[in-house]
Amino acid sequence: ENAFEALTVETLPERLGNIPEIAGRLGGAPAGWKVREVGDGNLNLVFIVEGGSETLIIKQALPYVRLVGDSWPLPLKRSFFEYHALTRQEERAPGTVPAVHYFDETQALIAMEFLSPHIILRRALIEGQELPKIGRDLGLFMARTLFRGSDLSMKAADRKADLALFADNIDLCDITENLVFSDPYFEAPMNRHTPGLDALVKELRSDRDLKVEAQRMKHLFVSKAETMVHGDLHSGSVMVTPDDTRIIDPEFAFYGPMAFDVGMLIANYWMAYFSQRGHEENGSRASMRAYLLRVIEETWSTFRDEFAHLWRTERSGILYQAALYEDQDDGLASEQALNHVIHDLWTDMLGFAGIEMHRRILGLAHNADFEDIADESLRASCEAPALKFGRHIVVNRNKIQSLAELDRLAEALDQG
Ligand code: SR1
Ligand code: MG
Repeated sequence: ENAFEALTVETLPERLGNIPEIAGRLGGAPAGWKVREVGDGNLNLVFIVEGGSETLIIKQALPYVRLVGDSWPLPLKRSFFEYHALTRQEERAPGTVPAVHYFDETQALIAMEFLSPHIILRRALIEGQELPKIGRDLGLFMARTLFRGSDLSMKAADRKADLALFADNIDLCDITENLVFSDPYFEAPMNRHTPGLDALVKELRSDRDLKVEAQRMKHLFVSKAETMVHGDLHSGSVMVTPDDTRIIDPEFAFYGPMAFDVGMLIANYWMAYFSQRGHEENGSRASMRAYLLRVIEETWSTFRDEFAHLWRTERSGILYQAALYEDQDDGLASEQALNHVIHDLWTDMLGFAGIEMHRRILGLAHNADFEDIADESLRASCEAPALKFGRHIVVNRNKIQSLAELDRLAEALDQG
């Protein structure tokens, strides 16, 4: 009787008008609510609903991939994972996600805080906005959510229950497993790339080292059930003002490697960097490029330092227990172990970042950073250095020592 039915601008007021958690907040008569559908992502419906006293976001999953249509079915249960991920992220990193007011599992519907005057981070970076807080805010978000969702922090039974809860997010993991880790590296049916890149694409698809390393990263992605990751932490999953940073859309959440979120986010900064030359019609983006390299440094160093702080002050889980070293110098042992963990995060972050850069240029789901460059030959000239940079960091990740080294490479590739 309560079977799933997609909302429309017309039906939303009547259908949600008697739900107290929604109608009570919005205020006024439902017939007077102003409803707009604004979803521009690849998967879901998103409505902005302005009531008499408040405005809310109503997000509803569709039983298929919106980007492709009903030929690609996708379970509604992704809304359940998004809801549970949002509640955990709010606990682990308070104030970083939109407040959730209501969830209906059957209707795959979440009512949440309308963030205003926030805009999508990707859009801000395309426009050339230098946001002062994102490096620190996103570094803290990742350290807190990734550390506190792991066996470094949680009670083992709680973590295992969550591991089981999110283990059912099979279809969204399947999207990532195929679209991110495999499709870019062969002529998969849904792939596309900018004309002008053919020769480079052919070279990459016949690069044995690259293809082996990409599969090694996929191996890590599917097997390292380390923490609850956001799972799709690109610059389209972040909303910003100069003073506030919020992370949205964790429907891809599952228990995976910590470095996946870090690598995907930093890859999106690097793609913003390589796309800047394509957005110079109204003036130089030299300052924006320098800003993006600083943001990458700040995001990584904030993440690393906060992770180390949590390691030293909140390590209450079953891993690296301080009690093991009580008869020795437990401070030294703990720091030695921390160095290993951070070193692995750094190396894996680079591998995941390079692959994310490739899939956004070679696969199905492209980035507005590059797609908004209308001149195809200019676009290809921005994408080619990004592809080469991505290849370098995937294949050489074990030898790369610092971000400064990668700044120099990025500058050299960008200048041709
Ligand atoms: C078919 S879904 C394509 C992409 O959109 C989502 O935002 C994820 O990034 C996914 O890989
Ligand atoms: Mg999304």
